[in-house]
Amino acid sequence: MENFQDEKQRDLSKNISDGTDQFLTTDQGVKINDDNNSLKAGERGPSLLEDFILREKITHFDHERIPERIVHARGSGAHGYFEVTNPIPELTKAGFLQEMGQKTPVFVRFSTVAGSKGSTDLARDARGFAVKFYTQEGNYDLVANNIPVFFIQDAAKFPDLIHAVKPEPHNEMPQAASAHDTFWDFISLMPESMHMIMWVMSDRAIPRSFRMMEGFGVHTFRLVNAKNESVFVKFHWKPKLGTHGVAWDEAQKISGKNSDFHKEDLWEAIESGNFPEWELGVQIIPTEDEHKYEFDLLDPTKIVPEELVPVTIIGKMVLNKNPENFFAETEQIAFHPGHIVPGIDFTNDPLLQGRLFSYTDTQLSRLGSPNFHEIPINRSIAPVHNNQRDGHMRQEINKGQVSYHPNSLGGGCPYQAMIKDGGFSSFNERVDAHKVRERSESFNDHFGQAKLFFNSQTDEEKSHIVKALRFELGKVKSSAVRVRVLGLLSQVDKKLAEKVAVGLGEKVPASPETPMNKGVSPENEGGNQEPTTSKQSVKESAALSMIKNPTNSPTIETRKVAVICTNGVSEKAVNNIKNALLKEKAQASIIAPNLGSISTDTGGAITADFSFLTASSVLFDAIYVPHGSDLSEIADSGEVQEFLNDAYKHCKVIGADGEASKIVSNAPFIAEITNFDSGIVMTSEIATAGFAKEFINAMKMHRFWQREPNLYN
Ligand code: HDE
Repeated sequence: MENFQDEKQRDLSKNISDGTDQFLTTDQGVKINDDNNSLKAGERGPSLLEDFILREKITHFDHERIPERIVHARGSGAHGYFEVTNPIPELTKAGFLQEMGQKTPVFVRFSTVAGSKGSTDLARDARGFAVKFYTQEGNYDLVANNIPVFFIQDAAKFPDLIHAVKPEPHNEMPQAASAHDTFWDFISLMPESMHMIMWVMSDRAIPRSFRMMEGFGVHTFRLVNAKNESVFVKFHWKPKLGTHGVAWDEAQKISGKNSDFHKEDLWEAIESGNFPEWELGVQIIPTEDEHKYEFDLLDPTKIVPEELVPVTIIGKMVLNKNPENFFAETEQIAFHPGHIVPGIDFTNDPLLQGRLFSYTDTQLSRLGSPNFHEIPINRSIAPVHNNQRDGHMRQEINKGQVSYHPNSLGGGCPYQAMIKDGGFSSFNERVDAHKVRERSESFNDHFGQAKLFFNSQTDEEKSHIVKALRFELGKVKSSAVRVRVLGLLSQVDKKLAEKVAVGLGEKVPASPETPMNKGVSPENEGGNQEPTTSKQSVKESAALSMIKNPTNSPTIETRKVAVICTNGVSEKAVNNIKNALLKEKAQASIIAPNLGSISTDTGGAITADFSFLTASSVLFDAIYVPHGSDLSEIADSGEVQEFLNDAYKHCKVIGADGEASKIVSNAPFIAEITNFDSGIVMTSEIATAGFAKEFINAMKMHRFWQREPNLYN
């Protein structure tokens, strides 16, 4: 079909309702004459039951809410398309991956995991990265996370994990936070979680933006080609803007200043035409290599290091349209790892197998009916015909006498598709085994890749992990839990455990406590579940570090700079930086003591975008004080000091030129700094191109983490 990329928008347009220039009506289409007053017996009398307009309005309101998702409740969504840049027909028969330039509409929902729908975007947490591809062969969902591994190996532990991380049941605290006793109690008894713990304690768990996150399918899946040959595959999304995080102190402050920080960032980027983009990569593992590695491909607590199997880019995804309506689209979308198309298949990963049950099941209580596939955002573009019938809120009007198969009365329709006609057939993997409630010994290495992750981090990143663990465990009241976690950490890296222990005022136990000796389920009679550490064939992997990440290109596209201005500011200086930033597709916002206009040195006027009351350093990537801005005019309030102080503390670029450079250098805490790094860009000259260039080059470094004391040294 021509321009298939827009097919989902055409499909959705059937349901879009626009009240512009229309009369207000009841749900039954009756025009309403008075929407302000209920019907009463006399103007001061009681309301009348017969007021169908009032009853309808209130009844609908009373039932507006649906249950939020049990996990991933808080989300942000967007429409876009996926484009093939490197077709792989030799590996998969999936129709949407066959031709160069082929485009498929998508809807993406990003989410935090633990928090409620109204919680903050900046919680320390994994992020969901779920993509629905509306392909011509039916919907394909890649329900991914921004972290490539998971806490647990078996779906049986998922309810326990989520119960442990959610607010504690007796007092419903804390919200959207893993820093509490029940979470760490569970973790301390689950050595298999150690690899994921390293990731969630890293800055991956506090992204700068959804647009600056990687995505991972986590499980190993299968690709199947037209000859019914299969390979194993791991899916990766690589963001065009690089993978970046914020500082933990910053994250906490953002949560107070703007808890919709990521939601707003995504929305604004799309509204302003800065369409977020990711490449889709695959790691292909031939079937014969299934047992080649020191880890099991079916174990979701393991990655396949890129050094062993490189990532091949096969396409790109661009998000170019915000939803029309949050509830109708972002809230009602229903993802499911079991929504696959011919050419893609599952593996026996026991976590994935459990997910295959959970996702439809949860929609039944969340969306209330087995007809959730008919909701516009969930509706397939490929035709849907079957003998599923009825149920709450059924939309489709199925014609005819028959609703069963096989039938003769309906001419055998709808009929089954042959494989050559695109009929789905599961990969015919041979399975010959005893039925057992056991875990494979090949899943026992709980520390090898946790070590690999930790060893792959830069010193600054290691320090952030120490700090995150001190924070998280510092909020844990039970000393026994803290010590048990220290025991597990010591299996990952002794020094890490010791550094964390210092912050907690605890001692690392000489030998790890219970879980090491007993494994996941000590009572289990079958299988050896003693945790081990396999020798890793890869010792370090740059792809695991956000700072060393080879895919991070130096760009400041869409980054935000706060330009602090007062009356008398140099117009030339402001325009110099604004124009230079614009060329790099970055943005400058004018922050002033008050909203309204500021007079410039040339008698002109500049409009303030924010006042100090409505802006904060944590909402920007860098700060610039132009020549002519007289901070002493506003210094009393402490707000400017806080602005600069936070920018410095969060390792951001601070720039000032002309007279402003003297004022900033003399600011109390900056004056104390003995060694300016290249993130502090000061010059006594005014508005030079060289200054703008230096400022921008510094911003391309993202952050100057070396400013912080290193807790791992
Ligand atoms: Fe999910 N997960 N999950 N999950 N998951 C849900 O489905 C579940 C897991 C992921 O934006 C729920 O529709 C089980 C891994 C995302 O709507 C639920 C297990 C990964 C989203 C569910 C896992 C994910 C969900 C809640 C372990 C990364 C949000 C609402 C066996 C690959 C999708 C819903 C959206 C949502 C179950 C583990 C990703 C309850 C049982 C691993 C991105 O069905």
